[in-house]
Amino acid sequence: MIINIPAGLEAALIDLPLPAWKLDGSLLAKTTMERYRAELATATPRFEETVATLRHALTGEGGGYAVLRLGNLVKTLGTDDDRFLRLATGFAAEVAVPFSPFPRWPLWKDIGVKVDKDPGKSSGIGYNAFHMDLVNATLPPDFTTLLCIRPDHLGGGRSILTDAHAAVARLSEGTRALLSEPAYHYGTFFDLFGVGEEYKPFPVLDGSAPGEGFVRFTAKMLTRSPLGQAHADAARELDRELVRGQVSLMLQAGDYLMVNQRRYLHGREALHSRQEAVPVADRRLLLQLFLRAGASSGSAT
Ligand SMILES: O=C(O)CCC(=O)C(=O)O
Ligand SMILES: [Fe+2]
Repeated sequence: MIINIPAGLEAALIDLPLPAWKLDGSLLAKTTMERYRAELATATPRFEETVATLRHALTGEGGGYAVLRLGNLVKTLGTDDDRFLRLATGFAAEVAVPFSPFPRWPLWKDIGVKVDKDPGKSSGIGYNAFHMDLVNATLPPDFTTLLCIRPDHLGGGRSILTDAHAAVARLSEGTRALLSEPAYHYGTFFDLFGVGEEYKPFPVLDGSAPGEGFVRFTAKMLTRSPLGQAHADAARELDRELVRGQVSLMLQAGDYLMVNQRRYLHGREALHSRQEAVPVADRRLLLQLFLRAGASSGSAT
């Protein structure tokens, strides 16, 4: 769902001087959460209504992702300082608690374009297949969010999204049984905060009621992790259903994509070829932020 910011709210946000955020360990500090909320809710018309729409798109019936259009804000505020990022952080904090699982990195993680990197991974130039972020952690982030600073101006890199539970519901009983076995593994795990322990091997389906819980899946394990034949086949069937149900959208500058990882999986189509010819400063740039749903986050999941 696409959410536009009402014009009056946009104008008020542009003039709102939010202070720099503080961290408490890996979490956005409670004092920052409260300060941002107070500033945003009192200084800006229709803020509450906009975040209610946002929360509903992410956690309400049939929901699972949203794109908040902040294009006019980034155009007006620029990205030379943190003013735009503070506003985006303020919106994120209305959904759940922003945190950084990577202790040495800033709260927002750059996803740029690296032509020599594994093309299928974050900041590579290829197809980034359906996955959930931090799939091999016992407690993956409840939400993953991607703020577009610059799209691929050659026109590639559409975002792809798919309803994971809808795909699971289309599988046979036998396939679901295989996916419920702890037979899957992917990637490495070290030096991570706030996402539990390494989960290895993990089941794709965790025994929650249909439509509930994480669908702990990454299509990257199909090519990168040695899996047993039957389990690999089951994962491949799920992947086919995920692709069958996919939607794609092109993020524009200032678009803020939020994904409820308990409902939707995400990925990215390949960037346009010839990225080498694009100066680094003009290449696609997303900023990633993870959110943890707390008891009082307003999340219904
Ligand atoms: O490049 C994108 O659009 C998505 C990147 C992604 O999903 C990730 O880095 O986890
Ligand atoms: Fe991702």
